[in-house]
Amino acid sequence: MSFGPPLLLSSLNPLAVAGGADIPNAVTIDGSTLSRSDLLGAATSVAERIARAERVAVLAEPTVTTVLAVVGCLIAGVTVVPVPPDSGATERAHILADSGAQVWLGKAPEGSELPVVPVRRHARSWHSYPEPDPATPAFVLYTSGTTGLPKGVVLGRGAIAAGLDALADAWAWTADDVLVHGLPLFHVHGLILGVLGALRVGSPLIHTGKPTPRAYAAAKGSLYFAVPTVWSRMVEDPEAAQQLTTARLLVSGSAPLPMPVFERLRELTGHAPIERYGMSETMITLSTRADGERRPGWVGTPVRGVRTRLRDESGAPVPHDGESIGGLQVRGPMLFDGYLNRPDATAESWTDDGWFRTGDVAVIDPEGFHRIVGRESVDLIKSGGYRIGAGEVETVLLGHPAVAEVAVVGLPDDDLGQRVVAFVVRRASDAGTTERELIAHVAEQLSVHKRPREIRLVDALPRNAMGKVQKKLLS
Ligand code: MCA
Ligand code: AMP
Repeated sequence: MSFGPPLLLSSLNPLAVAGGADIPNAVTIDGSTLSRSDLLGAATSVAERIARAERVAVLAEPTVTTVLAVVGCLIAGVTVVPVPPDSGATERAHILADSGAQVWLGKAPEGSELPVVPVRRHARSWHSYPEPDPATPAFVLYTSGTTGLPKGVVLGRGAIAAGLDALADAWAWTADDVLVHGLPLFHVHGLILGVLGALRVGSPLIHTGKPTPRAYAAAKGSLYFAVPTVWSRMVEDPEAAQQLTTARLLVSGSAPLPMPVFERLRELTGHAPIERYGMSETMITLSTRADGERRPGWVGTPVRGVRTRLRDESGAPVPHDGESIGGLQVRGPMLFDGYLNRPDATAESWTDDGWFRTGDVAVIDPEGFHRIVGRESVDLIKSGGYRIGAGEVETVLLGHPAVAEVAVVGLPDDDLGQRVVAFVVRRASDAGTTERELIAHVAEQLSVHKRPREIRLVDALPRNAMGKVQKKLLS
């Protein structure tokens, strides 16, 4: 397998720094700006402090500390476990125990027992580390499945390098771009594409803290990344949207971009957005191209190195005729290595002949354009671009003494794509636990975006003759 140039050397481009071609505004985040040489010096000093660790946890707030911690680990060849800063007790304990993270690098959440290694923004080291093997895991990213607690997706350095280079090719992304986004730094989208992509390509990054239309408009970049919820809020603020006219490329992903939002964005900014599709497990495998057709509702063609196919439930091929629907399977150099500690789940997600089952249902037209139709399971919800497992939320709600039965579903939502709704049957003995208390209970245990937006108290859940809840009847 070919991995392209190494992740670190070309991502931090030390030769350019040494040659005097520093980038004064390589990363702007949390109101602070780091030049490329600041970043390299401070991150190398982080590397010196953690070089003997194997896996470290980083509380992934959108700050300079997070960026230095992650880059320091990449320099040293240490695996990073990004932890959502708002993750509740159960989720965080699971991530730490499952990943075996040895320390917190940067900042620790209150009450954590792991030791903390500080990140010093003004420390500098110019020690030179050899490029680690491309097969070394760079990240363990936790992502929800249909049931149980999140699984750790192990992403290797070589996969990340290949994935980023394929996007630079598809989007004609160069050092002349200024990337703007305000996405969380614990997922592929915000962290790997949004921070490491900018560093690898050499385009300055402006992270806006939160992805609000006003902040995006004020940043005046050339390349914008956002999830559909952000684009949908953008078109509700035409004055902000019109500021993006001077941009080069607006990119949408992580969830389906509604066609009216695509069209309105084109009217307001003059740009038809680029749509791309991916997963934590695969990085980005499909995209429309900077120099190609952009078709509302379609996510484009395979990026460099990717192949795709459709299969029906029996594993038989489904024709690529633009109409027939099948399970989407992918292969390519940017795919993950497997789920940490979960050989069962890893084996299940691959076919015998080496294709990854995405769990998404798609059509492919004769020109190779892809449209994502939906997910195979109703138990994976996408809300605001976050992937949320219904089973994980149900388990936490069932742990509340007031709850006898529960079914969690994603209902259509104009702003979020889907919103998390829990149908709850309270115990007969319960003396009036409120919806608000149940929502707060979930927020204490899991990341806050997993909180149900709504709790509907019902007398019974619809079940079939086998006693299985019929979620399709819940609306
Ligand atoms: C939210 N709030 C609530 C509840 N939910 N309050 C009470 N009960 C609830 N159930 C509060 C929030 O805390 C917030 O409060 C306010 O309501 C607004 O919340 P929300 O509508 O969620 O807006 P938001 O907080 O602005 O979030 C929208 C968002 C966010 C910014 C679009 O969802 C987001 O950052 N999404 C990005 C997800 C992402 O990056 N996914 C990538 C994974 P307050 O205002 O006080 O804070 S996918 C991936 O990586 C692959 C590879 C790919 O394809 O990209
Ligand atoms: P995550 O692992 O959080 O990145 O979620 C991956 C899932 O997000 C995919 O399996 C899809 O269901 C969904 N997804 C990502 N990008 C798109 C897109 N452009 N259109 C439709 N669904 C998408």
